[in-house]
Amino acid sequence: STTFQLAARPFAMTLAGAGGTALVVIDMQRDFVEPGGFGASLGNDVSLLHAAIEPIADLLAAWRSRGWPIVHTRECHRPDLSDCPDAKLGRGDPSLRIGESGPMGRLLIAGEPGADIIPALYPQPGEWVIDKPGKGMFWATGLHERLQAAGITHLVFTGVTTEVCVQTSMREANDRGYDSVIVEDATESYFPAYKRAAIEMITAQGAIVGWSTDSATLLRALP
Ligand code: TIU
Repeated sequence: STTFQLAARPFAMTLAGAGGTALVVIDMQRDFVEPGGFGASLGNDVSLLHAAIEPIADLLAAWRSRGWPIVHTRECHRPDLSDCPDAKLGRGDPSLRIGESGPMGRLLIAGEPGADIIPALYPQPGEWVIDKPGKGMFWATGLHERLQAAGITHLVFTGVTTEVCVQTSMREANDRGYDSVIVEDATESYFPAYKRAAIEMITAQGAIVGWSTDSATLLRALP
């Protein structure tokens, strides 16, 4: 099988060509990115996340033109909240809790407008859309088995937020044997300092969790 080299931090890495490297877009949902959703209800300035949209769109175009695998995730729960533990439901002091009704429907509930992916990055037919009840993309999703069945060994991480769902998913991927890279300009956080710290933590100690790069470097490296 083919491979390609990518300039990355803390050192260059080898990725799988020929569809062995999936582009993962974590939770680019209206509930996190647009006003009136879950992210805003937690008191966050959602405009901080908008910088990631164009780099993700560029990577989606590159993956689509090659016919390589694309995985979109959505953090959301069943309408009866049976997959939302009390520990998650009761956490913090949001203006609206998970399952309560806001301007984009019930917060973080599957099928509601707010839980869907923003129009600029909307999935195309054939792309995987994984609904996940946790912060990580492997918990209670069956995704590991699907990736294995498809022969996918390497993951490129984008999306929001860097230190919550992206970092959790990348750590879960690391423990399952995937080599992963986070694209620094294709991920954002409500807390710029946490974004920087998360990327530092991921790449420290000889890529203890994985690598980081930027979208321009990655686009140049694609075969
Ligand atoms: N997708 C994701 O990161 N979910 C969060 O709840 N993130 C926050 O930063 N709150």
